[in-house]
Amino acid sequence: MKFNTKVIHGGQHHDPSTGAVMPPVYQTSTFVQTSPGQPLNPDYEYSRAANPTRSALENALASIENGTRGLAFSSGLAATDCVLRSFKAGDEIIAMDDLYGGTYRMFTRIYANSGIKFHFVDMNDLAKFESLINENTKLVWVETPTNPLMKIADIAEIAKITKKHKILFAVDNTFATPYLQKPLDLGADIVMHSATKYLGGHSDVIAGALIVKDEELGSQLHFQQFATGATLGPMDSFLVLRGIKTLHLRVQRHCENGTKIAEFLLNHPKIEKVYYPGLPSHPYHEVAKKQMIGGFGGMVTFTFKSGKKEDAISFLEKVKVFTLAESLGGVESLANHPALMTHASIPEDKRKEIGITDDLVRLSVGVEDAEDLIEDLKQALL
Ligand code: P1T
Repeated sequence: MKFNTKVIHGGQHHDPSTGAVMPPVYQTSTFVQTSPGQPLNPDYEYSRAANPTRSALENALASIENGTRGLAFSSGLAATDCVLRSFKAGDEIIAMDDLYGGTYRMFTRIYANSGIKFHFVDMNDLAKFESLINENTKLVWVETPTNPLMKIADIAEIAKITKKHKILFAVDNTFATPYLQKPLDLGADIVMHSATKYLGGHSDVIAGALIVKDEELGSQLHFQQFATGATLGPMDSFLVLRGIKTLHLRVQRHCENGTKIAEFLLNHPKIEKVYYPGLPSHPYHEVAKKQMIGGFGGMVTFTFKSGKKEDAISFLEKVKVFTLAESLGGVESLANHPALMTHASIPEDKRKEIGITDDLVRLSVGVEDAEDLIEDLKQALL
């Protein structure tokens, strides 16, 4: 099955009891047993362990990421937390130096406190990355493209190193989506999503996902999820599944509009830097071209020539078609100030060190008419 068919049919079947074409929202916490320990349907006894609407979503997730098992969580961070729970004090984790602020906060303020050691490194320096590996290293965690600086990590090259050292390799595929990038095919062990974003696609649900190829790893992660409980409810599972059915159409338009906006900003006299992996001037454009098939997504980040925070704030107060809000990946365009909003949990010195400056603005370019979006940017930049 090709991807555009998978988003609609992958892992799906009509509801066995009614023939319903769309999976019903099985809004139930529990399932009848005919005798103690004998559920009527052996697959379902309690919705924390499994629920048919969530199973429909999890099967779709496995299908579109070319995995064998998908797991749906109550948020993206709950999915990340499920992976991190496997490690103990003394273990070491190497992570990309640019990450969503909430992921960085979890790593440095929750798991570092329980004795796990984190190293943050730009994974484009493969030699430096490999030099950090020792016998305690258990996990490598990357976002690519990264949030918000749109850095690219070469998944296939990193996977060669993690395989050599027998370390788990997880990729947060939120920005790229499986339409553009398939980390499991490139050698990663775990794909993570904030399904709140492009998978859901309509800014109406908070959800997360993990997908793996290895069945044993899938069972371990399911055990963690079941034992700790951050599962996705049936209604939210339905919404994400419905979103996935148009993922291919939406992401195509996100890519077209993202490219137009990036080019517009690149030529604007008030703009200093534009971070978009589709631009030939992007430092990792060639890697992005190799591993992102069919486009570069809808996320565009930029800074002002003046370098002034006030210019970024004034721009964000003036946008009208773009909405000033956290999050990304919905059909509507959003604008965000990482330093004051999504990445405020990263200490100021660390933000400055990696390039999240006070004049940095991040756009989630939606699927509206590109001309209206450009007109909006023009008036907001006056
Ligand atoms: O918000 P939640 O569904 O828990 O997902 C966390 C998360 C994980 N990974 C990436 C790359 C993300 O962008 C996010 C959430 N990000 C935002 C809310 C934001 O505006 O960047």
